Amino acid sequence: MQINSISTTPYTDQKPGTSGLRKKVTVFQQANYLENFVQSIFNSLSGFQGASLVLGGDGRYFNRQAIQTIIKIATANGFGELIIGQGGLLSTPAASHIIRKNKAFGGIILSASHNPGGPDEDFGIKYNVSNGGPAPEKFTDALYENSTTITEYKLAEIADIDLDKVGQQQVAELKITIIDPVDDYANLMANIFDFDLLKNCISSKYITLCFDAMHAITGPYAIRILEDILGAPKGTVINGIPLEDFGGGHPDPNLAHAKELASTMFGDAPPVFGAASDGDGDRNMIMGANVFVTPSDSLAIMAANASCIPAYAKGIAGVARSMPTSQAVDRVAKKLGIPCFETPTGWKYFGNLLDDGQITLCGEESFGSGSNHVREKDGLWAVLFWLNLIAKKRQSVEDIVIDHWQTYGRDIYCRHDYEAVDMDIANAIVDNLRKQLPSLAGKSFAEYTVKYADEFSYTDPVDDSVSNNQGIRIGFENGSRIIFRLSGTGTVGATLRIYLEKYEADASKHNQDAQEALAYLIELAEQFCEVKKRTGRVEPTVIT
Ligand code: VG1
Ligand code: CO
Repeated sequence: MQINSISTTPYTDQKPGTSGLRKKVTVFQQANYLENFVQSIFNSLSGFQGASLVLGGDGRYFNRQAIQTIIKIATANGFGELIIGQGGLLSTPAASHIIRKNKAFGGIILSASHNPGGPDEDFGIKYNVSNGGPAPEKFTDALYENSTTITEYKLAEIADIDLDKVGQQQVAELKITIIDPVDDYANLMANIFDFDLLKNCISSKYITLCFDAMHAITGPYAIRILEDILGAPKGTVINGIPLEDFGGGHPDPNLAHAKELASTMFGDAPPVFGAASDGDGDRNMIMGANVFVTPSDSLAIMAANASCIPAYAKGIAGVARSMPTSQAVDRVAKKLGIPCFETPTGWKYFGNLLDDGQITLCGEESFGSGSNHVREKDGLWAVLFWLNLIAKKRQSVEDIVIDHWQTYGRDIYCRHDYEAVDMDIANAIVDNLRKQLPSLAGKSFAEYTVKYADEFSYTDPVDDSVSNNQGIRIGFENGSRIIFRLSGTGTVGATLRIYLEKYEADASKHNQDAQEALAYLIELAEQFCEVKKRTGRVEPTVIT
């Protein structure tokens, strides 16, 4: 096999964000752009000669082309085997499982997750390590350093690989294994949940359901598991065919973007259960008839009821949540007498805790939850968890949520996103917030007295690595919080996220609308950050 060294010059914008490198497709299509980044990944690794690499993506526009390029670079760099999802498809959680199951050296996942896809939309790439999880910060820092000094990349002169035929192909010294993207993942789910119970509840119509795959990667996974294996009627999975542009939609499972599902669940005669997932299959939105479960509550409810699920029947070791996620799960951990960790935003920070056995479940407010079964958040896993809970507890989604609030109180929560804000304005907003922090402690605003105002920094309990500047938090004596952070996944300007949270112990007030209950905190947040004043906007781009 002929291996060519191609000279190149660095691009300066290849710093991975919260979840890998995300840019417009047109940016990735520039000469040597993808090649530089992939070679920089390999330049940051050692010891992979002859090892296997997992490869797959969410099927968005540019997926197949990128895979062919990556195959040639990985081959030239000396990998011995490439394990690729058929059609170049793998959901993020399935890729994580396949890396672990095959004891692969690592994996490259092609996805921009919940960002829109298509020729003028977004593409993304991230590297996962041998535990199946996103590479830690020290790797992404090294990768970025390498990408700023790269002078050449290696490319094997081989023909394009047929990605559609399952089986093994030998290309010179390289073994290429094309796998069914769903098989292994479906088996994993069958080992975690009580599939017999679910089949009974679905065939007897005790559970009726609707799953919105949003024309993204979970279509084939959900059709296989929910319809083929568990016996839900055909059509249970809507928008089930993955499309390169997600049908023009925004594959982000929330009430704003999963409109079809939301109108079904809030319409006449809704099914018992409804859910949606995102572009790459790692997020989930959980709904019941006429109810929406906030991701923060969902995590807390899962933790409180984990013993209902076969894989967690013996109990859970601990839990973790990202810093902006509500404190609902903390209350559950306290009651269970297990540790609860607060990590920066992004799944990579859960990896060490999961590997070390300190936690079993973890989650983020951004519609992500997962467990030690893989090292990524997992949308369908969360869906099956809830189905198993409904089946086992014989309660509706609404009753499960109300029971939970009655026991623990309710952490009323919402997030306001201001998208595509001018970068300079966004940076000035953060600088201005930073300046106010020292003077805020002890100050009172109506019944809210500031307990602490700081910038979150995290020390990993397993390897002592420190991550600074992970969001600005203002905590009040009554447990309420306002948090500000800039997104690390956007591709246009900056996105300011404002997270608002207030604890309500009084059950008679649990029914409140979140925006109303949080109105004063929303006002305070504007007073602190002045996003409306500085940008001229009148409302957030998205409220979740
Ligand atoms: C967002 C979410 C974060 C999540 C990340 C990746 O990051 O807030 O919780 O881990 O997306 O999710 P940011 O930096 O934009 O706030 V996904 O579904 O892209 O893998
Ligand atoms: Co995602």
